[in-house]
Amino acid sequence: MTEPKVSVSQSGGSGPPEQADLERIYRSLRLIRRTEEEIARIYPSDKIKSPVHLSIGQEAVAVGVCDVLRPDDVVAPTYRGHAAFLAKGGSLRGLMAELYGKATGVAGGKGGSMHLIDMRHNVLGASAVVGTTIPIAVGYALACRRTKTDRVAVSFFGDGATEEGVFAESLNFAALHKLPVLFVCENNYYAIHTPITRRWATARLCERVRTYGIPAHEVNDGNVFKLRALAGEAISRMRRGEGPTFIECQTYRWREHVGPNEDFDQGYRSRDDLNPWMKNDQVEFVGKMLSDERRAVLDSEIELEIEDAIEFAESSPFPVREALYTNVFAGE
Ligand SMILES: Cc1ncc(C[n+]2csc(CCOP(=O)(O)OP(=O)(O)O)c2C)c(N)n1
Ligand SMILES: [Mg+2]
Repeated sequence: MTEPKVSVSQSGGSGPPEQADLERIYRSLRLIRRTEEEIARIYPSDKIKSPVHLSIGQEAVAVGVCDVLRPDDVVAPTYRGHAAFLAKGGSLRGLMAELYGKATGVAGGKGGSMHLIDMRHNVLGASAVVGTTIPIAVGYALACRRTKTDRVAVSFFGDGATEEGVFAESLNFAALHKLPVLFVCENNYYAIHTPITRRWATARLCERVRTYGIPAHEVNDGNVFKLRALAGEAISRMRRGEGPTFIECQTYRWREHVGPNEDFDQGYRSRDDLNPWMKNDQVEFVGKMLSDERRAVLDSEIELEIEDAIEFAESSPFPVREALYTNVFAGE
């Protein structure tokens, strides 16, 4: 287990770890893990009407970054977005109801897991189309600049998204205009079943990004505190008008690309690859920094919150037929 190399404070910078920080970070990591485990448990019942791309194992990326954001900062997650959505404070009830296809879901039950949105908590709408939320985050950063605020935007995306043309266009535009956008690549080494070794001529992603004039950092062990410190520094720079930063977070997807199960029998990767990541599980790592008593209290509060969200989703109505015609655009 890697010890945190950086200290933790509310600013995400220097200073001794504070109990409130540890509890908040643990709470967020554990809430995401347990929510997704419950989604996986319920999934075979067919009550959840949407495909699900789980981020079990990858929670530390969203939590490390979102912990240093202000409520008025925005995040643009991907279709594997439950973690970023919840880490930014998105509604758990609204998420669960959305997965159930209920009218009380964050997208009125019409979007499902891949199209979460919660603008009350500044979570921009996600999309099933790889790479599409990167320029939306950049556009939001441009709006933050033009309205003369010091708000920032965070764009989360996978390693596969860096192969889309729009990734290069977005980096260039953001660097040129020194926009307050933090690019966070969740590098889990795969795009569906294809490993990076079969997709990239070199693995030197940060080096490629630096040619745009964007500072780029790599975190290769998923350590939530390292990520948090780097994100904290990057966000301070952005608020001072010093432009974008890029962080490549290496991480590992524990479940199949889409769906609730493991997939180590599929032949494209092996359980041996997973084992070191499980040993380095950040939920346990941070959990062990708390007393058994505090951890038990937090765990039981989280279970109640998840039970409440499931109950809310189950008891909510499906959208009415007329809702098919709302929030859609049609031209003649
Ligand atoms: C533009 C586009 N091309 C292809 C797909 C099909 N597709 C869905 S997920 C995915 C893999 C993306 O991998 P990555 O960005 O690394 O994200 P991860 O699923 O690993 O989190 C692909 C190719 C798509 N949804 N959109
Ligand atoms: Mg990937």
